[in-house]
Amino acid sequence: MGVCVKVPVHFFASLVLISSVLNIWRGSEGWSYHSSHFKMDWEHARQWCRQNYTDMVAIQNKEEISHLNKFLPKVDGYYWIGIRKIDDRWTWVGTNKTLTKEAENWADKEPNNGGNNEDCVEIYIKRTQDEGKWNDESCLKKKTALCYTASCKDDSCVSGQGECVETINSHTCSCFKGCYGERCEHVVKCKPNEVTPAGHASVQCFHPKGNFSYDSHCEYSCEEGYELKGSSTTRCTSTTEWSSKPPTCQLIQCPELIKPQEGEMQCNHPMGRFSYQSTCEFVCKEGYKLRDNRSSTLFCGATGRWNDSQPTCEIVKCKPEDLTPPDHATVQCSDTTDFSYDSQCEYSCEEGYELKGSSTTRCTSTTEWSSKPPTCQLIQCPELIKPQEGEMQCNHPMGRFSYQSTCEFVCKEGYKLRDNSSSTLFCGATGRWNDSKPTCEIVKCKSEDLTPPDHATVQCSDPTDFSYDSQCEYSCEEGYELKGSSTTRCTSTTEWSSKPPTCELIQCPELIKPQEGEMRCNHPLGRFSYQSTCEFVCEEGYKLQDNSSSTLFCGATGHWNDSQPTCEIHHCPALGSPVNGELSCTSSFSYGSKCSFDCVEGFLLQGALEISCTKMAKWSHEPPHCEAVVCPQLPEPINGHMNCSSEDPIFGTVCTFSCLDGHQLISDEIMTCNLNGSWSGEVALCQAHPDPSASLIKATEVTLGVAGIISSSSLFLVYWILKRLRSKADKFDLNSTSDIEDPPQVYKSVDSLI
Ligand SMILES: *[C@@H]1O[C@H](CO)[C@@H](O)[C@H](O)[C@H]1NC(C)=O
Ligand SMILES: *[C@@H]1O[C@H](CO)[C@@H](O)[C@H](O)[C@H]1NC(C)=O
Ligand SMILES: *[C@@H]1O[C@H](CO)[C@@H](O)[C@H](O)[C@H]1NC(C)=O
Ligand SMILES: *[C@@H]1O[C@H](CO)[C@@H](O)[C@H](O)[C@H]1NC(C)=O
Ligand SMILES: *[C@@H]1O[C@H](CO)[C@@H](O)[C@H](O)[C@H]1NC(C)=O
Ligand SMILES: *[C@@H]1O[C@H](CO)[C@@H](O)[C@H](O)[C@H]1NC(C)=O
Ligand SMILES: *[C@@H]1O[C@H](CO)[C@@H](O)[C@H](O)[C@H]1NC(C)=O
Ligand SMILES: *[C@@H]1O[C@H](CO)[C@@H](O)[C@H](O)[C@H]1NC(C)=O
Ligand SMILES: *[C@@H]1O[C@H](CO)[C@@H](O)[C@H](O)[C@H]1NC(C)=O
Ligand SMILES: *[C@@H]1O[C@H](CO)[C@@H](O)[C@H](O)[C@H]1NC(C)=O
Ligand SMILES: CC(=O)N[C@H]1CO[C@H](CO)[C@@H](O)[C@@H]1O
Repeated sequence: MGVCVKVPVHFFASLVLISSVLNIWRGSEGWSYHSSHFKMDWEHARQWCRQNYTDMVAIQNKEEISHLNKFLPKVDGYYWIGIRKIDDRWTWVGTNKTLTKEAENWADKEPNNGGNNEDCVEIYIKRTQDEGKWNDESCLKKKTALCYTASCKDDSCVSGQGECVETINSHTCSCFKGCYGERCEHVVKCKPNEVTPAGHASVQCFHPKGNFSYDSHCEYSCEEGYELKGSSTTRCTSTTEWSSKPPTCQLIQCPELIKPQEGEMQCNHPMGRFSYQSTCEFVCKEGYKLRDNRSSTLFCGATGRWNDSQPTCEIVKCKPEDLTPPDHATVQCSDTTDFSYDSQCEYSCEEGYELKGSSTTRCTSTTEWSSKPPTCQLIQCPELIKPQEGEMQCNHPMGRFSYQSTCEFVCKEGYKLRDNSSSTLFCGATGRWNDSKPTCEIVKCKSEDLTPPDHATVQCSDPTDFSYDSQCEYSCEEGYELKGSSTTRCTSTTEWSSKPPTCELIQCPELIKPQEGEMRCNHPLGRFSYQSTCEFVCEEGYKLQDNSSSTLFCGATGHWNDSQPTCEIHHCPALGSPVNGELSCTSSFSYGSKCSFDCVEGFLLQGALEISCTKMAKWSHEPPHCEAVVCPQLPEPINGHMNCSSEDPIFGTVCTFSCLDGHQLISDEIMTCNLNGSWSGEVALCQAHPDPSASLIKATEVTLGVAGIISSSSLFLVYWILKRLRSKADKFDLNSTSDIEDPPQVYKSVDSLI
């Protein structure tokens, strides 16, 4: 490797250009051209050149062309040069470089590849036309080879500081930059003191071609935290000047930070304001936090950048999903998009639900809501119970005795809801029934509808409340009669079952004056009404019928206390026929009637023959009686028997006598009691008798004979009885009139008698 910098000239062919810039030193032994004396194809021509010289001619410039054109003879078919088409590209075979556009020197209308495979190039030398220009030709054509010999040797130039350049018939040393001299043996120097480093900097130099010589280069570097201003490297140029001035080291600055809007910033600048190693700490105020979880401390690094971007404070947000409202609730927030710090949300329950818990919640600085979501509980109304005297029917659309429950109350017959309370209760959203709990109270009827009519009083079974089913009973004063219903009952309609009755003065049947008397009435209350009294008086000889009272009183029953009196004629006590007698009266024992008496045969009338009925209803005399005609008691005969038809020896008694066996009756066998009270015949005597049986049969016949006598002599008997009655009338004792029950019979018997 050489000392000087190798100039980046790559193409041998472009040495022409280079030589016009650089110094060219011509050697004594320059580049020389040679041509063959015979023709050959291009391959052989190249081979020939390389074996006997350096290579086929390739160098190209106008000087060279004109030089070749000047000294080479014109030959038939011209000369091959070292350009060939390889892979369809015209290539310098010596350097294997492609022909550049600038270096082309084609003849007019060439290359035309006229005969196909014209892949090789000839140069027209001394051609009348296109002199020195190129033409493509088939490589198999035979032409004169044009070769060259180089003049440069290995030590022609100082290695690494210059290159040997062939020139026509000579060579020069083309010095690399920073080198100079005929063989490029010298190197340019720069001043070392011009690379001294400034503060916080250091420098390191490299010297490829000698201390502080051409191409020495130095690298500056700053201490950590400092920034190099200017060029960090400098190089010793060929003009002996350093390519750049020494740089400076500046303290690294980070962009100035600012206090966040909703927070504070606290910085520490150990080296310089917002410079390397400055740290700034950010604190957000309550409810704010650093955006995107940024670090609260920023550090200004050696790169001049903060290790994080400028923090800003953003408001803390709470999670909306933690707000999830419970069933039957809605939530409304003051900040519905961000739910940020200090924003409030308010829960509200659906109508009929009660909020349990906190109704509001607030987003706190910890991103948590201040309180948990509340719950909504169905509003409960107090439980209702069936009224004592009624029924309750409830409907609970949402829950038992809860919001919107309705209960209907029905009181049983005779009861009504107290205080007109509604029959239906509704559980409202306030948890209260829209009315107080109904109770059934007994229906009451109005006491004023009971007002008793005149002369009446009313008595009730419930005199204080007059409640359902209680009864009232009307009663009229004595002497008044109740018309209508005496009882009334309080019905469930609050009406009494019946209207009050009326009390009507009791009427007794109208009385009339008796036919045979007078009537005098007194009506203290009303005509023939209760308490009316009527007095009856009969004419002489008349009396009130059947010992009825002379005064009649109209009682409370509407009846007179006795029947309508009539005056009836005085009746003397009824008279019956006297025992064993007959009675004969002019009328039925009434006032003025006369009665006469008769006794039957065998009896004698004792007392008045005739009596009359007086106005005092008394008989003028005691009625007479009939006394039987009695004969003296007969003694039984000794040694005989007496057999009488009756025990008492009354008129008509027949006594028969018989004597014991062996005795004979001496006198009449039969004795009969006569009307004048004496016995017919003689008193019997029994004498001893020899044949008793004949006398008994005789006695029986005698008795039968007496009975026949009685019937035939009846007329005589009546006369006798009457005679006896008259004589003994005073002795009759009439102690009973009732004895005679059937006077007409008496008349009959009298008629039959007369
Ligand atoms: C010439 O160059 C071509 C491509 O640039 C390459 O393929 C070829 O091998 C080279 N020939 C020689 C002899 O260097
Ligand atoms: C460069 O300098 C050093 C010391 O200053 C010296 O020893 C060395 O010989 C020098 N090299 C050249 C090539 O001048
Ligand atoms: C911020 O930090 C919190 C807790 O450290 C984490 O849960 C959250 O996901 C972070 N947010 C972002 C945007 O990085
Ligand atoms: C930046 O530097 C500070 C201080 O060294 C450190 O606390 C913070 O975590 C850093 N931030 C990042 C994003 O590296
Ligand atoms: C009950 O209702 C009746 C008729 O609607 C009314 O006359 C009476 O004053 C009410 N009573 C009460 C206690 O409200
Ligand atoms: C209570 O509500 C029921 C049902 O809606 C209604 O019939 C009744 O009249 C209400 N009562 C009152 C006092 O408002
Ligand atoms: C008449 O009055 C008397 C005495 O008061 C009584 O014994 C008799 O039965 C009464 N007669 C009639 C028919 O009422
Ligand atoms: C009827 O009443 C009157 C007057 O009070 C009285 O004198 C009379 O005796 C009464 N008659 C009867 C049968 O009670
Ligand atoms: C009395 O006479 C009756 C009838 O003539 C007769 O039947 C009866 O036996 C007689 N009595 C005696 C004691 O003779
Ligand atoms: C009684 O009457 C009877 C006949 O009838 C008669 O013979 C007799 O002499 C009378 N006696 C007296 C004392 O008159
Ligand atoms: C004049 C001369 O020396 N020519 C020679 C060039 O090289 C060939 C071989 O390729 C020889 O045959 C010639 O004699």
